[in-house]
Amino acid sequence: MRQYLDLVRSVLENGVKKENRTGIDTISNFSEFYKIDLSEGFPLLTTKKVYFRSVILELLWYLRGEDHIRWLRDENDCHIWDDWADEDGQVGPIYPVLWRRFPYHEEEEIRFEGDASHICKTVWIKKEFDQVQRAIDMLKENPNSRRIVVSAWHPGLLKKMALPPCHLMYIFNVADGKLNCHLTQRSGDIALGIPFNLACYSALTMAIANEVGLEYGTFAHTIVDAHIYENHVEGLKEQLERDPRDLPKLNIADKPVDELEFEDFTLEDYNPHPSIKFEVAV
Ligand code: THF
Repeated sequence: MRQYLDLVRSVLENGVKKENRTGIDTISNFSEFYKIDLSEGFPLLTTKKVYFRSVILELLWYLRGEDHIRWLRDENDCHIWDDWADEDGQVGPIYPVLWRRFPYHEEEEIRFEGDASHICKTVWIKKEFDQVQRAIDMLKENPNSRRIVVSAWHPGLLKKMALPPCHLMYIFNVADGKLNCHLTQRSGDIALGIPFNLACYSALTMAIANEVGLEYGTFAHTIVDAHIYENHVEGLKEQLERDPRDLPKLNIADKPVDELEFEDFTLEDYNPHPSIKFEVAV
């Protein structure tokens, strides 16, 4: 995929060295952007093998709304989130909770039927908001809306999270009968995370397009701190040497998003170059 290789090249050539909390320095560029036409194939990198199974399981886990990784780690033997969870699998209110059960409070008036007088009292009721369902409903009812936003940034909950969301907001946009998605990412690990993130959100966009009856449009991605960890440079240079191959095709069963299971996603004609081992910085 040309867009990914251009991103790698841009950061390698223009990036500046930065220290960070993980102890492994990065070379970083401020504010990178690229777009991919989803009608041209499924954007799974071909210059290294990307673990499609983990990509889809991660997406299905985001959609489950849980504050732990037990489904991912224990039931599906997928370990990409293990480093951020405790033994019990808890990660706090990160993506799944913020997408499906975003916590908020609503003011409600409660009447106490007293003896002579009615006493009114306002109380704050704890509620949960399903942002993905709202997005699907809006795409069906008002596809031209410019408010089809899912936000995973909740300042009041940051201290309860295993880590603050990196891909923190996505916006769906419909034009010409096609579903587009723009993802804003505050921080992007180009070697490890970005290939997963772009495939995950592309699959989500395609699944939602199927459910709401739209064609596949564009996936657009803004990465604010786009960085390469120093121990990833060699592996990325190796990828730049490799010739990109045709993109695979992703087939998704014709079911509502909430009924999709791993077996409903099938990948066709994926012929990547060999995998490259990158260590994750925690
Ligand atoms: N922290 C850092 N430093 N980088 C990230 O990419 C990242 N994430 C998530 C949270 N914090 C992050 C975790 N996502 C792999 C892939 C995605 C991850 C974490 C790890 C990984 O190890 N991938 C390997 C093996 C895949 C497998 O075994 O299935 C790979 O080769 O791709 C970005 O959202």
